[in-house]
Amino acid sequence: MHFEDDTIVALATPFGVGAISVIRVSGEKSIETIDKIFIGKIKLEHCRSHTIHYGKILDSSNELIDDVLVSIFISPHSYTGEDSVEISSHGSVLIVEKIIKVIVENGARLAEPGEFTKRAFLNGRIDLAQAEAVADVINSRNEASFRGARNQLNGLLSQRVNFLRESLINISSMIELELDFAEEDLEFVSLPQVLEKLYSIENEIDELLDSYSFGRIIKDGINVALVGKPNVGKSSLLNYLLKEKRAIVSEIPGTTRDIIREEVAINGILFTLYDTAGMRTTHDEIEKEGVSRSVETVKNADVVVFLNDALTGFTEDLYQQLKSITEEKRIINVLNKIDLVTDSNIPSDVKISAKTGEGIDELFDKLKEKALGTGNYSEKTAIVTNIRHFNSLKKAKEFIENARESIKERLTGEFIAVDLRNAEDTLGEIIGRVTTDDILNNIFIKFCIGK
Ligand SMILES: Nc1nc2c(ncn2[C@@H]2O[C@H](COP(=O)(O)OP(=O)(O)OP(=O)(O)O)[C@@H](O)[C@H]2O)c(=O)[nH]1
Ligand SMILES: [Mg+2]
Repeated sequence: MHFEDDTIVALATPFGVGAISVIRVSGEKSIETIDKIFIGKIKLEHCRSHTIHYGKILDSSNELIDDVLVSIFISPHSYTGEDSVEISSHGSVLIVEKIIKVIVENGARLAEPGEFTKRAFLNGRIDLAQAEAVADVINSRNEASFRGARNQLNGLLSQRVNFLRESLINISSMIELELDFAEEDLEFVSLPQVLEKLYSIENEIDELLDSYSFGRIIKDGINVALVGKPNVGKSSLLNYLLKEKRAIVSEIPGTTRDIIREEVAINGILFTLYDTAGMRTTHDEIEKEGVSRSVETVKNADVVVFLNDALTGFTEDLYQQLKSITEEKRIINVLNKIDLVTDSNIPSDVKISAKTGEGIDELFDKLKEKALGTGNYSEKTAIVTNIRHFNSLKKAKEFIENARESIKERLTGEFIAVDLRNAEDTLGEIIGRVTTDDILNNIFIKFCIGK
């Protein structure tokens, strides 16, 4: 791991016109660099950390660019852990470009995507899982994903992973100690005890792995496909859920040809709804394409809302077809148009009317239940929301299983120790105790510049 110590600069607010723009500068020479172009009451180098100063920024020919406010953060008390300066200017694209240009002329370089956060990580301000959560917090668009990301930024997952890693280190050091003294026949560890400890660590890893399906959904939302025969009311249901006439509804079967995708947040959870072309055998080329797109949508959906018409009955053939392209547990059988019948014994999980709204709340409960499962997660539980963390946990679990096997087969301590060390390293990757340039680059390239 190498520490970069040059001074970097980037716009931290969105590019465009606004009330103000904030330009961020970080690195050992950041205060010195800004002092060269900033005319205020006193030199910034004499200012205390966490103070704000009014003044003017001049370009290289001493022309005024803008009057600004400059905030000073002195190492280690800054986001990156380095000396940092934030310049708030008027929110103009031209002004921002000019200010960044003159800062670069005075020795800074343009920051790479995520470089400020990368430095925060490299300087030990936050661990890797927290750095990743910074991007998630920024990108979260609904309450649930925000809470999940906040939970990770607060370090809940890191603490849990750290704890597991330390437990493994304790076990492997005991085993290694035993190896050192093998000739003297000392018994530092009882193998049944080690097995028991490994089991309990594995169980904890399983809990974290289980939380991923929930974590992924709170982060990305729930993909819901509305499917059924033509005319059962898929588009009507979509419109009802969105509270707008988004899709064309008509009594003519085969109205919807293309997939209509819309997002709606309900009780803080993001649902992405896909209205599809009614599934039937057709010779119409356009409708045929629509039907094959419906099949694709079903394959990618977390939940499939299978609609049937209370007047025309349950379409068993389509149900069989759906079961062949998605798991049965993802399907909710919904009977629509119950306003048109007095009583119905057609099989269904929920009965609704896309016209009157009857049964829609119940449908939401079912949707949430299907997608989120019955796991008991709260804001205080560590939740895995990131595929990288999920994969590392899975790998760590495999190493622990290998170690347990080695113990059972009475292999020598070396075998056990190697697997345990590997498991420790794999857990270490999550929080960044163990990293490679590849891992880091992969993570930070996804950030925006200025973050
Ligand atoms: N009474 C009543 N009519 C409904 C209900 N839902 C839909 N309809 C009517 O059923 C007809 C078909 O509705 P759509 O929403 O277009 O059906 P669809 O499933 O999208 O049909 P395609 O796009 O052709 O596959 C329209 O005339 C709707 O007004 C309902 O709950 N009650
Ligand atoms: Mg339709």
